[in-house]
This record gives sequence, structure tokens and C-alpha cells, in this order.
Amino acid sequence: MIKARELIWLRWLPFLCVLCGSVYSSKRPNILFIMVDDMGWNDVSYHGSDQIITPNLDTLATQSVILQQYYSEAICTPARTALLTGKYPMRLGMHGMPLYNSEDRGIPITEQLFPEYLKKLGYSTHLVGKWHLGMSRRQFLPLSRGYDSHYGTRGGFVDYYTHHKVEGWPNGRQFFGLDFFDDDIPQNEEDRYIVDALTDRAIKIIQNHNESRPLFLHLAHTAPHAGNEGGLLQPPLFSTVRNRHIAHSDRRLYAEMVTHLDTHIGKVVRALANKGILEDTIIVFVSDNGAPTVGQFNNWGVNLPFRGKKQTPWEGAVRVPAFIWHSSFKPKVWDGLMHITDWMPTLLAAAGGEIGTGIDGVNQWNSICGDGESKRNDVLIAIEDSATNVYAAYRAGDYKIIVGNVSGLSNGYYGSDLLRLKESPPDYFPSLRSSDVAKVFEKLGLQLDYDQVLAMRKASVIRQLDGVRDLIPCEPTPTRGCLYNVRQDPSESHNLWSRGTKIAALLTSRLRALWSMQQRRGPLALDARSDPANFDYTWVPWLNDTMPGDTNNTNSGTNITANNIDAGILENTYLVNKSDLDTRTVASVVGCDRATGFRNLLCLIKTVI
Ligand SMILES: [Ca+2]
Repeated sequence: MIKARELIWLRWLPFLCVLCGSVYSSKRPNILFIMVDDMGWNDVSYHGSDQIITPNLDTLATQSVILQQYYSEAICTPARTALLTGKYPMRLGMHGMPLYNSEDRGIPITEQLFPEYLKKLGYSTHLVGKWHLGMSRRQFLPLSRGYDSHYGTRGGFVDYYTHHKVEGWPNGRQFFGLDFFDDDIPQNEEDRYIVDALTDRAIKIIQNHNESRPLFLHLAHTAPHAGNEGGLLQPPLFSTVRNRHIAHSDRRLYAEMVTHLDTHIGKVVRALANKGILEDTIIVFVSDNGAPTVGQFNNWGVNLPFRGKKQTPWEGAVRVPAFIWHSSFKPKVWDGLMHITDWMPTLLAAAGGEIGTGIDGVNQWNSICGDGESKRNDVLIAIEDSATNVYAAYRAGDYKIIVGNVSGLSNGYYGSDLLRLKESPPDYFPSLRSSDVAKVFEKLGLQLDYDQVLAMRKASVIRQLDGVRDLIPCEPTPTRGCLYNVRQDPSESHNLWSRGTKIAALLTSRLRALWSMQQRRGPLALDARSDPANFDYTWVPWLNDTMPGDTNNTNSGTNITANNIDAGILENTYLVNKSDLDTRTVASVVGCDRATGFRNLLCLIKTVI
């Protein structure tokens, strides 16, 4: 007797032949790329927790290739840079702190972005949601970077209802205004909950899509990122509360945001099915970075069993939920090493395109399609050269090193109290069965198989086998780094630095080569001319476009030096140097803080080896 699982593969067999193996033969697949914001490893139920049930995501994930060893960047702007360029952000001066709305920076305009490659292959390209890759000049905006349309927000976060961004400068000054656009048109009248507004637009794009072209729909939800300070948690107001079983009230509010997001992702999948294009659509789901469980703009998301949180070099910052679905895939939990930069070459390969050398991403398509090994042996996890911290993290094979200075960061384990329940959560499998995605699958002939779903779920759980989290954790200092076997010790609890000197030296040497490619960040300045009060309280580009190489646009493919940054600040009183405003104490980095690039690395490495 043919099982339901096999039935759906038979039904979708033509696409299996098209996509896997020969990569692409006749019709390019549609791509729905869903990126959510600041969702932690422990905030989806397919990773094993019954606390926040995510039935639509779990139904999709358990029929997908779940990416168990997937690394993103530690924070918003670098993650989105890596996704769209296929390059480590530090090579473009886009690493570290995310962009302020009032900064004159963006991905260098000399870079060809992922949607531009797809357009050349005939794709219709749409960004729905968050950009966060530059907005001071029109040339930095999505419509100048390969997207046919953009509906959403240009900065890092907004209020879920007013869609205003309040930007607090380190000197206490506040700029505020609308950051929600339909292409160039400010959406002043829009007052829907942002998840609903973005979902409706995504559905409309699918409904109106002309199938003579393949579709690239980049759905970059702003949820569950915190809103503005003073309104961090913004669940939907009028929906049924589904997480009363969660003991901690803030975690409960966060769960309502995640549940709502999950429901609306289900609606988008249903729209693909209604249009009749689901079978030929690749669906990717990722979070851009780990949750900020504590600290500024915290959202009460949880990264456990991983250590740390967003914007740290620890696994909690960069190991995020990620899976890829296509009707032709045999579900599996793939433990090959993968990095966010791999999406561009991987999905271009699926689309029948290719990309030349010069990027850091590698094409993982055949490995994901089949049962192959990862094409990647290592990942540059972080290079930070802020005024307060200089550190780097790098993984090769199963080992990871962190060198530098992480003092003042969140280096512990966060959120175990948030996981408490005060009553029983909803039953897991019935929740999945009643989800939109499960109903869509049923209509297409796939009945969820209880044993198969639970087997996938069990296989996607990551546990710290010895349960150790409470040792005095290693923190790299200017005189000593940390080394972990993160496959055996995913919680980074057992520092092997002393015992693994040769491994530490080898990884440090490789890190040195990568670090030498670092380009210093663009003008470290906030520009008061951006004040939305000058533009009817709307965040709009306030500078004219420039050509590559123009010294007024120092991030547009040209190297910049500390001298011309400083000169810019002196000549323009409206520019304020962020580090001048920063009230935090500048940590000791043994004199490395003024060095850049390779000199920075040498200075640092000298101190740890
Ligand atoms: Ca983020």
C-alpha cells in the first residue's frame, strides 16, 4: 500500500526531476524567502519545546530540510547584508552595530545584490517588510537594488501599529516619524497591525503574479523584534489569546506575537496553493539573528540551550531557526555547516543561474537536495571592532574560537525562567493538524504522519548532553581566547583553550587571513539633517545620490580612513560622531582600539597567543 507521504511525492514527481539533480531544466522555481526578526532557537516548537506552539511553521519544517548547523549573523544589518551580497559583512564595512536611520551608510552601490541576479534570470522581485540596509540616499533603497517593489519599513524596527520609528541618539536626542512605505509613498493612513499589513501585501503579490515569470517574494517580517522603547512587546490586540499556559507574562505576550506570525505565514502558504504555484515554489524560513532575551530592545525570546543573545559572538546570537521546503524534497534534518551567505549561490543554482567567484557564500543546493556533505568547512561568525569591544569568532569543523574582549556583553545563559508553564500547553499534533499549512497539504494529498512528524521534531532538537551551563564560563580576554567543540558542547560550557593549543593556533591563523579582508565601517556619524521633523515627520532620504568613489559617500565602494571621517565631522557641525556620544566606558583592548584591518588583527592576536 502506498503511504500518504509517497503519494504526494508521486504527485509532485515532475518538480522533483526539475529541481534536484539537474538543478534546473525547464521552469525556474518561485522563491518565497521568509525572514523573521530576532526570533530565538527556542521560540519555535519544532525544536522540541511545547511552550510556544508554531503549527504552521512546524508542519512546513517537518516536511522540509531542517538546517541544524545553520549560522546567521549576530544582528540585523550584517545579516541582511550577508543574505543579499553572499559576502561576509566585514568585507563591505557593514559588520557590527546595525544602521541608525540617520546614518549615511548602505551596502556599497558597487555590489550586485541577490534580487538583481534574479531579475536577470527573469524573476519578478518583491520585498515586503524590513530593509535596514541604508536609507540616506535613494540609491541605497530596495527599488535601486533589484526589487520591483517594496512595501514596508526601511529602518530597523517600528511601532507595530503606528509604524513610526523613534530613534534615540546616544546623547539623549530623539528623532521620530513614519517609516512605512509603498515604494516611495508614505503610508500615513495605514494603521493595521504590521504583521497583518505585510501578510496582506504578500498575498496580493501572489494573487496578482503573472505566471509567465518566476516570482521572488522576499517577506521580511519586522516581528517579533521589539517595538520602540516604551512599547517593546506589541501583541495583536483583538485576537484570541492562545498562550495562557505560559507563566511569565512578558514571555506570554511575546508568544502571542510569535503565534500570530505563525498563523499569518500559514496564510501566505495557503495563497500560494490557491494560486496553484505552491508545488513549484521553494520556501525558506529563517530568523535573522538570535533573540535579545535581555538588555536593550529585549523581546523575551529564548535561545537556550545556546549561550548568549543577539549581538554577541556566542551561538545564541547566530544559531537560528532555519529550514527550506520544496515539494520535491525528502524531509530530513541536515547537519551540514551552512552560513547565511550561502543562500544567494544556493538559490541561484536552484533557479538555473550562477555566480562568479569573489563571494564568501557557497552553493549548497546539491547537498540540500540530496544527502550530501556540506560544501563549507568553516564560518566566520563575527568580527567586531566597536569602540567598546574588539573580538572575533570563527568555526572550522566542529571547533570554534572566540578571541578578543567581550566584557560588558551578555555572555551568560538567559531565559530558563521564561520557559515555565502554569498549565498544560495545547496538544502538539492536533495543533499541527488544524493549521492552515496542514489543511493545504491535505488538499494536495499529504496527510501529516504522526510518527514522521515526531521523528523529524526529535531529530531537530539540540541538547547539551551533560546539561552543564553553570560552570564559570570562559570569557575571552586580551590575554586568553576560548575554544569549544560546539557539536559536542553546543552550550559552549567547556573551554578547551588550554588543552587544544594546536587547534586554537590553527583556527587563529585562519581567522587572521579572513580578518585581513576587513573594510572599516563607513562614516561613523549620525546626521541631524535626517530629522523626520524636516519632512512632515517621515523618514525619507535626505541626501542626493552620488557616484561610486565620491568622497561624500564613503561607503560606496571606496576605502575610507579615520582621517577623512574625522575631517567630515569637523567640517559639518550637523554630523555627530557616534563614539563621541557614547557614554559607555571604552574597554581596554591593549592598545588595539585605534588599529584597523590587519594591524588590528596582529595587535589582537599578539595579546592572546
Ligand atoms: Ca534582527
